Amino acid sequence: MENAEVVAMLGEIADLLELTLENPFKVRAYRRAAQVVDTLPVPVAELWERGELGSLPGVGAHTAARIGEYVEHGTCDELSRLRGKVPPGVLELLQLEGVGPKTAAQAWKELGVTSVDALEEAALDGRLAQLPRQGHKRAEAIAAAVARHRSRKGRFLLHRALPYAEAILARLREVPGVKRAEAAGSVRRRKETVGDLDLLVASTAPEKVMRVVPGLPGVAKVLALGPTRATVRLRMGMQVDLRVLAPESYGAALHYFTGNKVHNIAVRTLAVHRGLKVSEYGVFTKRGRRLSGEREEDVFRAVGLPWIPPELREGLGELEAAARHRLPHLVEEEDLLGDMHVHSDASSDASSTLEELASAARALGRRYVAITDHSRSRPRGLTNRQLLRHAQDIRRLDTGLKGRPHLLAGIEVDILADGALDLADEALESLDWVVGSVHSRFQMPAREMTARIVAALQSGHVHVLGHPSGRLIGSRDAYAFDLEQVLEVAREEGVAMEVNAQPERLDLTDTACRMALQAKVPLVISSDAHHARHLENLRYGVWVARRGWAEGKDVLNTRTLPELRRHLGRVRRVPARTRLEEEPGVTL
Ligand code: DGT
Ligand code: CA
Ligand code: CA
Ligand code: ZN
Repeated sequence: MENAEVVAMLGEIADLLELTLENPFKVRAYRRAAQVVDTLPVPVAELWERGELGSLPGVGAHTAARIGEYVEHGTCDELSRLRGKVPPGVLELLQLEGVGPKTAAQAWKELGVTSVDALEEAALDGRLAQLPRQGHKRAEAIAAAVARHRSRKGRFLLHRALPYAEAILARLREVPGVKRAEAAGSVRRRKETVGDLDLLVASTAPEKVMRVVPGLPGVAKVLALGPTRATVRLRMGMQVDLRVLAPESYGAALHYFTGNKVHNIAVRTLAVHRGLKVSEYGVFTKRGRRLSGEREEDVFRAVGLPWIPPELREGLGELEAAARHRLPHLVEEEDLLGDMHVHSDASSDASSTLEELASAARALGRRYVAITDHSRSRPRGLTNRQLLRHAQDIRRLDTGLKGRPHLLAGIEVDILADGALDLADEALESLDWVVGSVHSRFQMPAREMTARIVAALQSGHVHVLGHPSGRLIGSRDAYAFDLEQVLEVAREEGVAMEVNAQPERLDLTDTACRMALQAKVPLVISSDAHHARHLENLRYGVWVARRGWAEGKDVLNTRTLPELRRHLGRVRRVPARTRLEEEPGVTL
């Protein structure tokens, strides 16, 4: 145990105490102790073992005991307790220059900000400036700090990067002489995070394109500007590589810059075996005579393959599958007929009414929507009786909607630490659709977590495992559990796996999707919308599923509602064991 680890632990406790507005004296005690340990000339563990820690000036008996606990067990109950009270995204705000616990707590409590992205939004749309002690100057400084923080971390969520790509491409397409403009690289492969944008333009007049580069949307700084190439940095922190190509090379360049590198090298090797040379400029004979390159298909045809969707180009067997005519017919957004995980304002962290959700879903052409609010263990979650009443409301509205869209009465029920479900079997049985999710005690050992999830899948009341790994991209790791074992049980029990389309979740991941399909477990792609405008996020889930090689037939919500109901009828049901009357002290 290094002293630095102890310093970090003490500092984190102090931060968390400050964020939760607990006792300011304790905050000061932990900060002081952190300083003392930081400047100790000897290992803090030695002092603890000799019983001398508490006698150091600046380290009280209470703090010394915490340090001792940490030194001996590598954990600290006080730290775990506090971590449970503060969303990890709020703690991350403290990494921003100029954002201390007071500002972070204020943004969290007053504006509901629980991530760096949300803080940036609040800084840009003026909400932050209106808080006491903030103002426009502060808000601007914070937005700039967010940009720096991102460029340090180096990767951006796809849904953050994509709007910039789209805005810049739209501008480039207006430039005279531009025939095509597209994003290549990881954005085109729809990877969950993006390092930089790679944009390609086909034009016979590259100088006209270069002239507009400094004024492209969001540009902070031009880093390089050549006759056909430019690199810029955006104000939000991301870099953009732009290349202008002659139309006859465009397809070859699109293939090359889409990647990934492993895929590219494999394609070039195939070409060499056929006595050809593939480069970003085209397909050539060994002697250098140009054969083709205007279209991306030219490259694949040169090596005897059909066109491969970009999402598959990861060098993970796509070339072999293409050669054997076994490429999957990947699921498409249009294939999804319904959304199976949507929160209404009956969830404390969601804000759209049933009517608003229904009309937004209708506008998007969804045929059915499962309303799945939180169960009683979550803050202000539904009790059994509240759920039954909520289900009645949903069904009443459903009748009025006459199938535009159909509303299903559902729940996102917590899987409790011991694997029990958070509501009575009898209440769950009365619903059309049950999402089971882990929302607590993420730190338990893998075997316990696996047993916990398995118990829920074997309950006979769960149709789909919600956000199966619990990860939040860039801010919370997946909890430890045995996915293979969970998939095996899911297959036996007829339980599906959710591909949660919230852009910061994307859970299952692409590789986990592929594992699920190999285990013959069906997928459900759901928005997990907490607001009507989030219903659009389904596309992010579709892209993950495509990267996981999923076809329409692998995804339950590509089925019509009668087909879906028939499928659910085949799922094994266990008779209800816990009954409604068992809920203590419920008042309506
Ligand atoms: P990113 O930006 O980290 O999210 O990932 P990519 O895939 O966009 O990577 P990037 O921007 O470095 O390069 C774009 C594409 O260019 C990459 O997917 C494949 C191609 N590429 C880049 N460097 C090489 C290379 O050294 N060899 C080959 N064969 N292709 C490369
Ligand atoms: Ca890139
Ligand atoms: Ca690049
Ligand atoms: Zn959830």
